[in-house]
Amino acid sequence: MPNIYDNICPADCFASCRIKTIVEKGRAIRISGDPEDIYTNGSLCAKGYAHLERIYSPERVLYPLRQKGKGLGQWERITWEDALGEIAERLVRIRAEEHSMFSVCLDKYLGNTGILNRSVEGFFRSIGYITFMVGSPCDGAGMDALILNYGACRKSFPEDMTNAKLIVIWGANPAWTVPHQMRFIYDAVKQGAKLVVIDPIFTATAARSDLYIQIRPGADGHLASGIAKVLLDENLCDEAFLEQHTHGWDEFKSHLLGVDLDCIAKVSGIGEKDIREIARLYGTHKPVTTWLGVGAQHNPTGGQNLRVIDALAAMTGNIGIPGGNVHYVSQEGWAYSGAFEKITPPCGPEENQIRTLRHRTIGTGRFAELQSLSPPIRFLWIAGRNPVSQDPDASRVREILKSIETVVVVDQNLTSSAAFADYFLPVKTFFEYEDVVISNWHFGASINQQAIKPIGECRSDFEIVRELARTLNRLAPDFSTFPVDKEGDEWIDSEMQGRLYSLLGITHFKELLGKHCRLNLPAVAWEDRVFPTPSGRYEFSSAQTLNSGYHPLPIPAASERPTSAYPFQLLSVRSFAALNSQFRSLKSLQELEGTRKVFINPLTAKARNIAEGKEVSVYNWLGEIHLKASLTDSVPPDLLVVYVGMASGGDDGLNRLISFEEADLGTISSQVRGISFQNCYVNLSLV
Ligand SMILES: Nc1nc2c(c(=O)[nH]1)N[C@H]1C(S)=C(S)[C@@H](COP(=O)(O)OP(=O)(O)OC[C@H]3O[C@@H](n4cnc5c(=O)[nH]c(N)nc54)[C@H](O)[C@@H]3O)O[C@H]1N2
Ligand SMILES: Nc1nc2c(c(=O)[nH]1)N[C@H]1C(S)=C(S)[C@@H](COP(=O)(O)OP(=O)(O)OC[C@H]3O[C@@H](n4cnc5c(=O)[nH]c(N)nc54)[C@H](O)[C@@H]3O)O[C@H]1N2
Ligand SMILES: [Mo]
Repeated sequence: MPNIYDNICPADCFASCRIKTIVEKGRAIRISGDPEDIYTNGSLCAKGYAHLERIYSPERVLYPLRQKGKGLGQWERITWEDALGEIAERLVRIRAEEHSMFSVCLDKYLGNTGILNRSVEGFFRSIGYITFMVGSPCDGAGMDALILNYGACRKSFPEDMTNAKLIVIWGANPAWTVPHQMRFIYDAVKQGAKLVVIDPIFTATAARSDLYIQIRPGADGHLASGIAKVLLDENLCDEAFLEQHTHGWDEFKSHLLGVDLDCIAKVSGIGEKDIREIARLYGTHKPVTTWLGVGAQHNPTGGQNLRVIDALAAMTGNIGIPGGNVHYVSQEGWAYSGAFEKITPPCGPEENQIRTLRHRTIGTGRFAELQSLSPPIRFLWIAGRNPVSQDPDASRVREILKSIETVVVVDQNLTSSAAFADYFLPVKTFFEYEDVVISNWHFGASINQQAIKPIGECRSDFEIVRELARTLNRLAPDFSTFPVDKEGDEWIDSEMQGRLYSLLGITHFKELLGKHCRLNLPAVAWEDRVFPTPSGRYEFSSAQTLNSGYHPLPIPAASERPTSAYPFQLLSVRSFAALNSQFRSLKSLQELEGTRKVFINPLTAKARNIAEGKEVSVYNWLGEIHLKASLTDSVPPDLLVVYVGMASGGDDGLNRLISFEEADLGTISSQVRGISFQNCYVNLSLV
């Protein structure tokens, strides 16, 4: 008789889908969406179904490996004892030689969003004051925009979109990136709502819209300023909301008087007629749901741009009402008790001298800066990340990894970052150990049962760092304060105690089994209209921007135009068949996505004699990648479009072409500014 287990996808994705796993004779033979999952209605996405293939993929590494000479592919299998013993020796040596642990660095992100995964940060806190790579490679600029305007990043339940009369999607492609959400959008449309999509490319989501606006990348703030001006000119504002709940409206109003629609048309590519049409839609429908995409804030003025879009919701009183609000991301699901964070370094004789110190921090993706730190980085642990594929200036990332004395990568496959590691530690998939995952989009919380025994010698991140702590303490007593006797379930329990348990109405996480549980948050954000800003109101004007050198009002900076040497802007968008750099080695998904390609407008292709399917070179001053041409009218003539994570950062990796450039905002939410992945200019030729 097969056994059925409850699992939940812990990927860095909005949906956090619940899964039913059927196990026969110890092997997972089928997975399907959990029909009880009120968000997914029992379906998974293409990647979700491919998890089964991923568990048993021949690409998966099942034993610890050691490499002689980074990047040479000369791996040898070693025992866990040897791997952790040698890694521990290196850590002990660093402390002995440096008298501090700043040379040890952790680069970790959301490869796995499970609660137990935070043990890795906990472990690194337990061995001394180290260097943490902080911040988000994802959504920091936009989060700051919301924090400046509203005081916090909150969002309504996703099904609240069904109540909207107008849905405006700025720079997101949910038909591919959050497919389950489309059900709520279609429900709204069925009830008469209009759908507007604002995107430089005609996406699968745009194909379902009533009005598609093909904007120039990075120009959303300008377009939104134009819409705001028309709302003002045509008396389409919600004066009562502005009067009662906002701060800085008069200043913003004065700014809008100077906004020139012709200038906006030049920058954004959107003429006055369309600007007026969108403004009238905003001003004459209520409620309006606005969706802020992650894609729209990956540019130098991305944070300010999102602030202006927020302003449209405020000007039309679409805040705190059912079917209204902006949907971006939320911080509520991260309401852990911070148990792992409370682990403090040991206080041996040397540490007594440095007890007043804090951990050193460096922004995520800032590999160039890693080189100039003093003391330098000698040891880097990478977990739940693939920086060689996903960070800008990827060639440089590879060089820097090569130059670091010890690099450890904990992952399932030999990723393009693992290629530059000294040690590779194989991690369990989420089917192989117990955890809890909470969605930051729909706030559902589910237990992830252990459905199968670990494959090969794989261990969870928690088991790996706990054993490393034990090894360290055997080698050098009291080196790590990690509580090595605690089991995973005790940690999950302690992380959830307090706010999470109370928001879920449970007293132990095992109660989540077989139950639909969701954080008890307001279904409609800001219904109380209490904004945790300095003024207690929605702030058009925020004094907090002064610290970051930006205008207190949401005024976007001018967008950079391409030079003639590199006339095309290269946009990277998500593929329906991959998650960032993940899933790309799986045959079923490769077949879906097809060959690695660059999408080109037929006019551009014609001008350069490029036919469908031909191999082309996309290049700039940083490098060159070869791809197959795919001609499509969905892409305007001055843009080229590729999939994020493509080629996974090998010699042909996309991010080799992306120079490191910051977005404008991000320091409030994530200590560092976001990253302008979309600010990439290239040229194109036949190979
Ligand atoms: N299938 C799939 N799903 C995913 C992921 C994945 O890799 N694959 N990744 C997950 C992650 S980490 C994230 S952050 C989310 C991202 O989810 P989305 O935000 O939906 O994804 P993106 O593809 O990055 O960007 C969406 C759109 O923004 C547009 N865009 C780019 N620049 C601009 C601009 O300046 N203005 C406007 N208006 N539009 C612009 C792009 O053309 C693209 O169509 O998806 C998550 N879900
Ligand atoms: N050009 C370009 N670059 C981008 C973007 C873009 O739009 N364009 N988008 C950016 C965005 S939004 C994001 S979020 C980042 C994502 O950047 P990353 O988070 O680095 O991307 P992933 O490819 O998802 O890498 C996560 C890794 O975690 C591993 N993993 C999965 N489960 C586990 C686990 O349980 N334990 C451990 N230790 N590892 C695990 C996966 O196998 C994978 O290798 O990329 C950014 N980079
Ligand atoms: Mo992301």
